[in-house]
Amino acid sequence: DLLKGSLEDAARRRAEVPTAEVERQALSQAPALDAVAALSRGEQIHIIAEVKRASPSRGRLANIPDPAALAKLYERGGAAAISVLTEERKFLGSLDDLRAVRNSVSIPVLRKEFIGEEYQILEARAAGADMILLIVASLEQPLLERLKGFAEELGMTALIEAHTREEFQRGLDAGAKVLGVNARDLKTFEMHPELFSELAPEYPAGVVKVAESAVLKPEHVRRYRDAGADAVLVGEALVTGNDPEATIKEFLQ
Ligand code: IGP
Repeated sequence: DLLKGSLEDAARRRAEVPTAEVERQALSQAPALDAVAALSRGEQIHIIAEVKRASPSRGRLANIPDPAALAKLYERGGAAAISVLTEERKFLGSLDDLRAVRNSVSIPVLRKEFIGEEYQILEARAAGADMILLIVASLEQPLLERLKGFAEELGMTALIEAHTREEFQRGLDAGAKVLGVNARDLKTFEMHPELFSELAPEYPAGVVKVAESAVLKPEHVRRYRDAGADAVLVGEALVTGNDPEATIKEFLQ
């Protein structure tokens, strides 16, 4: 599965760069940006714009020779944060992409990866990430809580992702500050665009509400906004369109 592959890739990198060295790099970074503030402030909905070359469900989406340039367009369009896929096998991402994006924008950056151990979180911080993804479905509760706590010790924010009501509750039990509902079930690839609106009323006050996937048109953003989303995470629509800056502006109208 995807987590297993990501952990194998992390083990390969660890053989090159030991934990102590990545930790030193992580601790020498400028402090992480406050993603909770960036995603919850103001009246309008926020967009987390994703740098995504490919996916297991959709195959190759875009070439993206210059992720930093794309991220700049996202920022200019008004994105509140940038998500960068770093998973190498199916999403064709890398930590190099994350570093390049970090150095080109001044808004929070999310490492989109299948994370299952602390080393990957240190790598994220060492590359300048402000947020990490934790997928409830692939983590036992104690591990989920441990990894969230570890990210927070480094000053980062965890985007905790759920695909079911049960996972959503586990995210809350873990103390999620930013909780995403992914319309795409990562196991079956089935789309459940109505799941966010079903769960939206169950968010406690103060927890940032993120709707993930299935945003292709402005009306999809509006639907999530009307259901109460603070932020939507958009990948495919931005990387496959020909004017990402204009698309984000249109989505924010
Ligand atoms: C973006 P879309 O349908 O706009 O391309 O989806 C994002 O939600 C999706 O890439 C995603 C994802 C993930 C990818 C959500 N959760 C976990 C990898 C791992």
